[in-house]
Amino acid sequence: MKALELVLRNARVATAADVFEADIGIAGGRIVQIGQQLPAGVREFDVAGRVVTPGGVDAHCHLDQPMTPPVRMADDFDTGTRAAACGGTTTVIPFAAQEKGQSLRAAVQDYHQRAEGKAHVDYAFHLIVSDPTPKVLNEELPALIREGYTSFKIYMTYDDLKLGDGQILDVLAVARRHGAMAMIHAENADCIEWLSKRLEAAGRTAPRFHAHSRPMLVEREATHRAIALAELVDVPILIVHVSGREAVEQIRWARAHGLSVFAETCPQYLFLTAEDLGIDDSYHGAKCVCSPPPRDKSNQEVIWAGLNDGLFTVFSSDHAPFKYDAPEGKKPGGEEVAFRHIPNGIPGIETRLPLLYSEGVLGGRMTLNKFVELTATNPAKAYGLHPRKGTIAVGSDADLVVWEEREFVLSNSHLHHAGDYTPYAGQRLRAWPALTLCGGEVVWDGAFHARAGRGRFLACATPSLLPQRQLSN
Ligand code: DUC
Ligand code: ZN
Ligand code: ZN
Repeated sequence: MKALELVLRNARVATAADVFEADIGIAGGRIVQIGQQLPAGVREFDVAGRVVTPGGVDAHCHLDQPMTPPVRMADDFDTGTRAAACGGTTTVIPFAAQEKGQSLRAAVQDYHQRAEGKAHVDYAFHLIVSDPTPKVLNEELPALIREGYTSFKIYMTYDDLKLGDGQILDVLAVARRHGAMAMIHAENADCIEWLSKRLEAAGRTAPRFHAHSRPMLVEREATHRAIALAELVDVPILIVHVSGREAVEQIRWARAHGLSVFAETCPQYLFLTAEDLGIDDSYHGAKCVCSPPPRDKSNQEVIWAGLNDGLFTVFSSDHAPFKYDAPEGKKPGGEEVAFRHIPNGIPGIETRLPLLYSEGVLGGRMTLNKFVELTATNPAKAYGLHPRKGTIAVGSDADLVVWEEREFVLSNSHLHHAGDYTPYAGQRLRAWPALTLCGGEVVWDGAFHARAGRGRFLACATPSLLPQRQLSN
């Protein structure tokens, strides 16, 4: 047998199913042995009983996604995947977004160019379908699914992205026929528009009114409608960035009726509230403007409960980074604008795992197995990357995180994204990755080891969470 290139000795290995003591042997970028007293490797790390988890799979993040000028995302594939690696995430799935009038194929080609030679961790693409023409539905989407783009996002809000109900049905029918995972952003666009106009007419334009323009009712209604549309087509869906109780209730109702509805939530719904958008009219609240907006403490508890009891399948960042103090960011053109013109989104790709590990695992709110399931194993299964990604097993990529328990108060200076703030500044963290391996290479050990282009594009298989019956129809 070939010599092991790297051995992690004395690991406390955590998977979605088990926690056990073992050495992990790595060769050719993969895990080749797991066991006691493995033979010597060319290189060795004694991790001295520290917890080792699979590298995180961030299945919802936006990197260098085209925006209407002057607005531009703060992170591209270089800085975004750098931040991911430093925070323990070794696979990212951002979105190749179709502009209305654009071919889906052109959107994918453009997005490959944006990633080419820049990524430090592996990446796959979801699609965003904003213009489901007959050519997209009948030719482009089926062909792209076959080529490894096996998930796509449908928006029920945002003028430049949203689909009407009939269009959603058409796109869901393609997901059913070709075995793709349909992700849905569920907020009622007309309600948001109506509320926004009224708020604006009353002079209520400060960032905090973003939350008033998108109350939970608009998310609840759209979640229910998305579930009904999926029921009509008889296809599983995954509701992204669920923010609180009313949407959770809709998903529980769907499950109780035997419907296959998966759900995702994000750190902002555990660690932020609407008060972070401002308790007065200060513009600093723009730093936490994202959609759906964060809710309140009682809704945070509903989300914690859903993470533990299986309501949520995946925990993603929804990293959508815009600088705060910048004309291409939260102050478009250099102005403090009305809430409805503030770019939606917050950074979080690097803090997703440390926040959940600190508050969830070390705070006694969830098991280590649950942490791994939500942050790595399930996202890999939901999007056709398992078992290559998302687990610690012989044959899987050697994407691993060694955790160090240490307390500190987070500030933006700790982070490696290109943004000028983190919405989680001041949060007390209790752990951070001591070591991140991607394909057996050290990318983070307290210092970042850059090799732009080391991250490879991953073609996704049919998601293993989808029912097999779909494949024969
Ligand atoms: N909401 C989204 O739907 N996407 C990106 C950022 C956000 O806040
Ligand atoms: Zn969304
Ligand atoms: Zn998003």
